[in-house]
Amino acid sequence: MRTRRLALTSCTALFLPLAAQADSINVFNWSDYIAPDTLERFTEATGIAVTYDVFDSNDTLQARLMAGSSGFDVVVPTDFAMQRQIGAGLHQPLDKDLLPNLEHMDPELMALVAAFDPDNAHGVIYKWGTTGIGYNAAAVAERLGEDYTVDSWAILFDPEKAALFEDCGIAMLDSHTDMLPPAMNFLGLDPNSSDEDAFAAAAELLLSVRPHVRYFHSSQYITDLANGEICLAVGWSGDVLQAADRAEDAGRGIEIGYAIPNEGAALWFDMLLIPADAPNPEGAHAFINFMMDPEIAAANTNYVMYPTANAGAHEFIDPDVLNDPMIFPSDEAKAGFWTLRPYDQRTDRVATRTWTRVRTGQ
Ligand code: N2P
Repeated sequence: MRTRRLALTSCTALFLPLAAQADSINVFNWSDYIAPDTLERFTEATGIAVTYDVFDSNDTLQARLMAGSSGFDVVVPTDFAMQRQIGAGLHQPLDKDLLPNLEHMDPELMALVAAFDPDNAHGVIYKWGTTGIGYNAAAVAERLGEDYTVDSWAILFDPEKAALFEDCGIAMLDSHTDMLPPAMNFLGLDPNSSDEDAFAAAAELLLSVRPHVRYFHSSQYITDLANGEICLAVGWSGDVLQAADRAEDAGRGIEIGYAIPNEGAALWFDMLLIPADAPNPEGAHAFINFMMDPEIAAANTNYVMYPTANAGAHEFIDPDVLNDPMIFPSDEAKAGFWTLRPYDQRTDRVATRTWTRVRTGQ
């Protein structure tokens, strides 16, 4: 017995480095939002293994956090969702001593998100982007003429135009925070309105084009645009650009474009945060710090085509990506965009109810 115990002890000693590797974190991120080798590189650099799972809706993430004991160490809500979650005590303050790479973050962008998280106490920006229009260039030219430029929500929100695309397929995001504000904006209303009449008007507009919409889903459209299964989508900038890349790689002559409508568009920031009950906060800090490494941030942006808020990363970003105004909009363009403020409980109920009406077509 004694001998065995001794043997076990020496085994343990022998495998100490392995025990260190057994350190692990659980990361819950948006789908299609990371380069394929990033997690491997993190584990190589730190010895921390990553269990990685994905979602495509802030509501899904929030439900998991609210249920408690999610087991997540790092999660990635959008700015307005982060603000609500911090208010509900769902996230822990960051220990900035463990985040030396914070020095690379763009101070202006971090100041912008401080409106949602004073002093940037809980979150750092992972990526940011816009919500706009993905389109199949040939399908648009066939239906609206070679000279038509996609630059307005009208292609989706004007029933006469939308009807032309019913046969080739329209997709919309299954997210009221991404769909109702653009509808309000198109109607000349404040996209941040909490007025019930504004929600009712947005619902009427969306219901008027709903017969032409094939589906509401927040990640399927990447593959479907790339394969020619759909021809128009309300989508997130990087997702549409990934679809464009996939279409090009497939070599079947499908050309996908992304447009930021003239009327305005949402500008949003997705944030890295550590839930209050994270099992491994130290590992979580190591992950967040790693994601702020300029080379890692650049490699991710080059792959997912969402802009980074890491100023240090710019020198490592592919010039085609850095100079593409659909990826990194100009300051002038940014001035015309809105960021969504979190809804109070009443507005949240109105928005959810309105969205159910639109989805179910009633
Ligand atoms: C990544 C989508 C992230 C954008 N596929 C939503 N904020």
